[in-house]
Amino acid sequence: MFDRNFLKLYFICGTQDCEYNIDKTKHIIETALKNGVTIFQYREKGEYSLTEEAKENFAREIQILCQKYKVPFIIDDDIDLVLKLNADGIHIGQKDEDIENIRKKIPNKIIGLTVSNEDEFSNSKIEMADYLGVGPVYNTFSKKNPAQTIGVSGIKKIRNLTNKPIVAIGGIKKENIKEIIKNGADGVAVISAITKEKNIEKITCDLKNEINLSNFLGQYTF
Ligand code: TZP
Ligand code: MG
Repeated sequence: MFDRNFLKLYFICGTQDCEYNIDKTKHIIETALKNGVTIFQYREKGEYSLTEEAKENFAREIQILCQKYKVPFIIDDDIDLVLKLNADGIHIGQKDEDIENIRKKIPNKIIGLTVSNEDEFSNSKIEMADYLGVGPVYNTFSKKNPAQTIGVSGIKKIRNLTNKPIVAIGGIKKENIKEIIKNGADGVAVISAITKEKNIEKITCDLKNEINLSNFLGQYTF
């Protein structure tokens, strides 16, 4: 069962976020999992990223780590891989396969949907999603052609429309977390806030402390 607490500290990563170095990527992901991220999304995206068998093999390795640390394993926009690996869920954007089709394929898994603004919210089948990814809140360098930034007021606007679990995304750093949560997000999704730090253990613990989630660790049961 999906629990909104999973969204508290949502880590997204693929090899493109770690200089295309597979060992480095795996090490960063394992360190973050060990130190308290609450959900993980494998997002392998871009020109030089892994594809096909290499992507599948690496995804399996990361899935095993997620199981070891009892953290839900989500895959970005690849329903075939979700089905093949029996992953815990998928995250899709506005331009990906229709959420209704996805829901038919994975009735009992987690589905996250990106919603960048009120228009996208009203044009989406929100009821089909378990949670919404809302952003980019701030400027991001981890995504090509990001939508317009929405600031914390953008989070508040979506929160005023729905009680759905919301994870804020886009350029989020430790210093922004309190304000984002105050404006209605259940948690924060980050890439570079973790991957660009030298000390992954310390930054993960620092982020966790900002969200007060020491009482929510490793509660996912498979
Ligand atoms: N979707 C909206 S912003 C973003 C994605 C995948 C990238 C977030 O990365 P960062 O480094 O936390 O800004
Ligand atoms: Mg997508």
